[in-house]
Amino acid sequence: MRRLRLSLLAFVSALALSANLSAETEAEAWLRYAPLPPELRKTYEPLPCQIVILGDSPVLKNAAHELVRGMGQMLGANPELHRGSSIVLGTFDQAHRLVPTLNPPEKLIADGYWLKATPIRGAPSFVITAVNDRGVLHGVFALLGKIARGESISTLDELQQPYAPIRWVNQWDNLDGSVERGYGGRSIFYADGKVRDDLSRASEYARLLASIGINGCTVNNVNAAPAVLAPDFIPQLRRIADVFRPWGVQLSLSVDLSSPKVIGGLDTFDPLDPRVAEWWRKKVDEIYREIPDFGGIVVKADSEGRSGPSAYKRTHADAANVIARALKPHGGIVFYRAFVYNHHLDWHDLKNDRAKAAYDNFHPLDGAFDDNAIVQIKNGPIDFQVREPASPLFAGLRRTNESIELQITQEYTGQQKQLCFLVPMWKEVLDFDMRVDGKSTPVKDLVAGSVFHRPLGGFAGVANVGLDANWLGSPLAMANLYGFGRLAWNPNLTSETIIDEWTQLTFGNDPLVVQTINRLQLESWHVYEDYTGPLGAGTLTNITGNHYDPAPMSSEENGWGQWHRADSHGIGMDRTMATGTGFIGQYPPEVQKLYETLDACPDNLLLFFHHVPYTHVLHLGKTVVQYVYDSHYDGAEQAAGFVPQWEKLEGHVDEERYRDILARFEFQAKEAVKWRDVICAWIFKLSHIPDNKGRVK
Ligand code: GCW
Repeated sequence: MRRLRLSLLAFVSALALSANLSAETEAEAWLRYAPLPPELRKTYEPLPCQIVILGDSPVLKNAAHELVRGMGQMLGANPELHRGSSIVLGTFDQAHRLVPTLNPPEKLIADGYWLKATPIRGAPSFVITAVNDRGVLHGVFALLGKIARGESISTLDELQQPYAPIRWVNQWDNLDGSVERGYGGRSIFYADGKVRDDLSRASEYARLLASIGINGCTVNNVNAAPAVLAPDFIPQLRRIADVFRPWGVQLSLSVDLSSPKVIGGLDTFDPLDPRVAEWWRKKVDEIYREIPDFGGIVVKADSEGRSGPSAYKRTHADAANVIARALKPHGGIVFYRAFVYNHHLDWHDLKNDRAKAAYDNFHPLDGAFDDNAIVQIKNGPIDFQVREPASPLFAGLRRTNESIELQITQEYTGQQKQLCFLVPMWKEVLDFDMRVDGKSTPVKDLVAGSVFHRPLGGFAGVANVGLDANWLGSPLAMANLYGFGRLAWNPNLTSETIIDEWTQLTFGNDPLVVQTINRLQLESWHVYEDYTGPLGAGTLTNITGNHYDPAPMSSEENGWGQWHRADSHGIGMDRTMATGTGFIGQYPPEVQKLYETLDACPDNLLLFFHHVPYTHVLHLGKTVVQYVYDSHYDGAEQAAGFVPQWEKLEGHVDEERYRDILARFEFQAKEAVKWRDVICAWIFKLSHIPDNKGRVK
C-alpha cells in the first residue's frame, strides 16, 4: 500500500490567514474557511501533525490538500501539534489494514463516508474513510464544515450516506458563451464557440459541487447545439472533464437527437434505424476515448421546437434507448427529459391542459426504457412556477428510473435580483406523499428509486452559474445551490438546518448575523409568492418576454398553455375530473381526493386546480379577491421589511457584502410594490370588486 504523508505544519504556515481579495472571497462561496476566533481555535488543539493518504489517486491527493487548506485557514498559523497523531484518508479496505479494529456502524455505499476519531498507535487520530475516493473527499468537506461551524470533533463518529446515486447539476450554457436563463454572467466553460482556454472557474465550480456531494455536471444547454458532438469539439470537452476529475465530478453532455443527420451525414435520425444506432455507438465510443469517466447524456426532444422521435413516429423510449445502448458498455446513463408538451395548444378548448403532457407522454411507456435510462421530471407539471403541485408522473412510473429536476437558477422566481430561498419549496414537493397503492410514498423516495426498487434515480438541479465572482449573480442566491446539493444528499434535512449551515459557512458564526440571514432566507419564498402569484394561479410574469416582470395576461390566449383563465367572472384552471381537464385523474386515488373538491383542496393550490368566482370564500375565511389584495399588500410590506432587518447587520458583515445586499433589498422592496400594484389593479379591473381596506379602487 502506498502511503503519502503531508506535514500539516508546513502547509498550515504556508496558507494561514493569507489576506483574500474580495472577488476571491466571493468566489469561495461557502468554502471560505474564515479564521476561527482564537478561543474557538484553541478548542481544536493539539492538532494531528500529519495527514496520511492511503493511495495516490488525484481525488485523494486533492482531498488531502483541501484538508490542509481548510484547516490552515481556519485554525491559523503555528497551532499546537500532537506528535504521532494523524488524519488518515483512504478507502475502507486500506484504512482497515492500517487500523484492524475499525468497524463502521453500517455498510458504506458509494460516495458515503465515515468520520471516526480513533487512537492509532496510541495517538489520538482521525480516520476519514469511504468505499470510493469520492466518498473520502466528501468526508473531508464534512469535517471542514464542522470545524467552520465550531462543532466539536474530538469524539467524532459519523457515517453519512447519499440518499440516491444521481446528484447532478445541469448547466444551460451555449457554446457562444451565453447561458440560457443564467443570471450570473457568461459561461464558465465556453466563449466564441469553443471551450475557454482558462478553465480555472470550471475547476473551482467542481470543488464547490464536490463539497455538497454533487457527482455530475452536464455542461451544455438542453437546447443542445449539435456541434457539441463534432469530432473537433470532443477533445475540447476533455479539458473540462480533466478539471472536474480531481473533484470526483463526472462530465455529461446534452445532445440534439437529430445529430446523426445534422452532423453525422446520415439521411435520418430515426432511433430504430440500425445506421443511427451504429452512429450513436461510434460517437459514444469516441467520447469515452477522450473522457473515460464520462457520465452520460441528457436529451430534450419533441419539446419547444426541438427535434424528436415523433418525426419518425417512434416513442420517447425508442429515442432514449438508442443512446442508452451506446452508453451501456461504458457504464454511462441517459437522462430523458419528461418536459415534453405541445406549445401550440388551442386555448379556446377548455379541456386542453399543458399540465397533463408529461404523464400523457411517459406513463404509457412505463417499462419500455432501458435500465441505464432515467426519465428526468420537473418538480411540477408546468414549469418551475412559484407554486405547483408535485408532478403526477412521479407516481406514474413503476418500471422506469426517474429523477427530479429542480431549478436553482431563479427563472420565474426573481432571477437572483430578488431573494427567494427555494429549499422550503423543494422540500414540500420532495415530502409530498403520493400515496401509491395507499402507502406512504413521498416523492423523495420515488425519485431515489427505493419505492419500486429501481437501480438508478435521484436529483438534477439546473444551476446556471456564470463568470460573475459570486457565481449566480447574487451572494444570497448561493444558498439555493448549496441547498440543492444538501437535499440531493439527504432530503430529510430541514430547511432550517440547511440554511443555518450555509449562513455560518458563508458569513461566520456571529449569532445576530446568522439569525437574521436565516430568517430572511426562510421567509423569502412565501414573501415572493405573496406579492407575485396568488393561490397557485401560476405565472403572472411576462412569459412572452423576460419571465420576470408582472404581465398577468401574457400567459393567456396563446398556445403555451400556462393559463390561469382569469376573466370578469372568475379565475383558475378547472383541472377536476368532474368538469375540468381531468388532470387530477393522473394522481393516485387518495391524492385525487385531496384536490378534486373545493372542500378538500388547499387554498395555496386552489387556482391551480379550480376555476372559481372572485367571491369564492377560502378555507382561510376571506374571498379570493380580498386574498389577492391582502397577500400582495402583505408581501410588499414584508419585502420592505427586509431592508431594516438587514440594516441591523451593519458592522457585523464586511462592508462590501453589507452594501451590496442592502442595495438588493432596497431594489426588491420597489419591485414588490410594482408587482403589488400591477396585480391588484388587474384583479380589480377584471372583477370590479373593491378592496375592503380601501387600498385598491
Ligand atoms: O422554463 C423553460 C425555459 C427554457 C428552457 C425550458 C426547458 C432550456 O424558459 O429556457 O429551455 O424551460 O426546461 O427545457
